[in-house]
Amino acid sequence: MALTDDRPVLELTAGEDAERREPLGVFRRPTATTGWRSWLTSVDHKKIGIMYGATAMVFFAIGGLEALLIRTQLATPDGQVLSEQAYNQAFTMHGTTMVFLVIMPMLAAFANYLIPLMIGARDVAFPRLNALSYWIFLAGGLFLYSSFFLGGAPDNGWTSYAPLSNNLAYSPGMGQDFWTLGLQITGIASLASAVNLIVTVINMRAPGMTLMRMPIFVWMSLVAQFLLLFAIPVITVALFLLMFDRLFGANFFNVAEGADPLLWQHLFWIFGHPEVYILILPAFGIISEVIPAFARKPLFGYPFMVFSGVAIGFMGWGVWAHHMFASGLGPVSVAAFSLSTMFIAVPTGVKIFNWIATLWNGKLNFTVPMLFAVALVSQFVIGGLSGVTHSVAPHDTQQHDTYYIVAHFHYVLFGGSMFGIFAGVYFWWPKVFGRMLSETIGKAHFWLMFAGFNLTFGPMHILGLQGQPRRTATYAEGMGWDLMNQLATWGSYLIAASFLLWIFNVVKSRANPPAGADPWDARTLEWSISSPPPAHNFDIEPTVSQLDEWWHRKYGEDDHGVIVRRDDYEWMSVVGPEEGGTSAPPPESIHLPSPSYWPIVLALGLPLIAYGLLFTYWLSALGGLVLIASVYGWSLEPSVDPDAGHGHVEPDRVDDDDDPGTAADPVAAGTTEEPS
Ligand code: HEM
Ligand SMILES: [Cu+2]
Repeated sequence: MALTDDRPVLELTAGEDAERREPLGVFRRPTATTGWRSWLTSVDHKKIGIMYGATAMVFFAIGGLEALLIRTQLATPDGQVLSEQAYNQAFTMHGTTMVFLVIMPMLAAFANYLIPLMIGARDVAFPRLNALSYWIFLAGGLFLYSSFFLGGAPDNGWTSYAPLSNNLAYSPGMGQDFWTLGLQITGIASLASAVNLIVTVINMRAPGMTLMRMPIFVWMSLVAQFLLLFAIPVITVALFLLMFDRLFGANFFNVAEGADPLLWQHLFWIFGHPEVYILILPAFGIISEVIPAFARKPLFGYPFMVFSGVAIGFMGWGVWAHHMFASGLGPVSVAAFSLSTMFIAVPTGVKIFNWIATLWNGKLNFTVPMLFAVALVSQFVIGGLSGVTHSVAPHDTQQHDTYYIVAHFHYVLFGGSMFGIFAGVYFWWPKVFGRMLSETIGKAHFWLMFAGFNLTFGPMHILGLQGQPRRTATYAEGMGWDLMNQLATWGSYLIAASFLLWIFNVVKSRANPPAGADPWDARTLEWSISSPPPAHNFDIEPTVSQLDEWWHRKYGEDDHGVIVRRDDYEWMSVVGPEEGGTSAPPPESIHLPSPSYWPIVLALGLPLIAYGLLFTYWLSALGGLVLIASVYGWSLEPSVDPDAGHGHVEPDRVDDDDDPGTAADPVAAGTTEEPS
């Protein structure tokens, strides 16, 4: 909040008023805070979080359809559903979608929505940059998918190994180029958002919110942002070299000119292994919030949870070559990477034990979020253990490129990250939308997904050990693989059915009664404000004195040391009468950053440049112009619109129902106090 309250200092004060109001004379500043237009120009971290989440869910449906095509093809030997070409496109786009367009943006949704609320801030450090990240991510995703209509989708796997990917003789057409350029675009989004969230966590915590009082979700997201900050540049370099090989005849991976295509594998996995922790650590953070809430106990060993997460973050950089055991690394490297991979299981094990210890003797309440969280723990144990079996190099030589690998990474990515994401979605849904999701439909969703997931990916362990290779469009009869493949396909249909139940739950939830501010009686600051939160988040600036601040405000000990609920705690924003209202004077003049057109316009420039590289350079020039003009427009535009009542922005509540809004004093100064 420090930053948004301070914003006026950053305004351009020199020059004509009129110039400031209409930068470059192109756009009148957007003013809408409700209606669909407001979403295009919003810089509110909560709206941006919702947009990330909604977009990721649409891509989840698309990636899921691709998976169903793959499984239908493999249901019987000699499948005829897809041509080999289409099959390659299906698994490539499926993997790319799930990693880059589903799990990453889904976790960005949680980080965007929750981090400012959990650390007691009004927004992220750079709200317009935040909007830019979302629009660039969307632009990259749409660009990638437009390949289907412009000559064919990428088909070299989500790893795009050279020389398959760089040699035009092996991968003619533009599919690979769409992949190479599309991921460069989404990478910019990830980088900008990583910088933004890191600065937010470091600079914008409420007074008293020391690092070791931060909710564990904030910690795990912070580690993931650092991983992004250092891993995205590596893949960007790799993509850039690949782009030059394909578009401009460079020879970075060209064997004929003496290059070593293994360079691609190294660069890809130096990014790729930290990437898997980018995908799992925030999900660990989510369930580390959910499990204590429903075990009615604090998280066991909070400092160990923090440091094991940080340790995983560091160690994750030293294991990449376990993806390359079969490539002829030489015995010393193989031994080194084998050991480092075994070691990284140690901090992961610490987490597992701490979750179990949190559950131990707890008053367990198996709500839907709790079911998903506990499923994550058990399924991740399976995926982690199969991971340890890959770390044994001779073992991995057998398993490499078989369905055993596919089983492994789905247990960690789907059984881990996706189940964690659903735990979080059910947990925070009432906070974000003000209504509960149905527990009954939610349980049906959970059990179907749980059964479907294990039925799909469990048998793949066996198929892999029997030798079925991955990324192969058909298999012959008589290999003994028929039954397991059939089971896997049925499982995938169950998962699809569970997804439909989830959509049904969402649609139906609009009719559910209001959830209230703190329906789970939870522990962290976001539950101290109304659901959905007002645009400015907190009426009262929270001052934090301990871990699980909100819980400690609600509960104390009586004379006999028994924990009792207090009745004198204060809500931190206006809440409905059912919670008892708030005694705080609601704020009148909080400086919230104003909406802006520039992020969406700037983001549009990037796919234009990329299309230009593929079709005609004129388009690139146009895209470049859009880009440069937006940078200028952006920098000439004050982040708080001077026209919007001279800093007295009426805090508009996020829900557009007829809430009268609020009126009174500015939030006390002193919010800029440096956190210790
Ligand atoms: C934290 C979550 C994890 C995720 C998201 C993840 C993801 C993946 C993915 C996507 C692959 C496939 C690579 C390919 O395309 O061939 C893979 C392979 C592998 N994973 Fe994991 N993994 C995780 C945890 C682990 C753990 C805990 C270990 C070991 C302790 C491990 C060891 C391996 C090894 C050795 C391979 C290479 C297998 C091969 O290519 O032959 N992973 N992992
Ligand atoms: Cu790895």
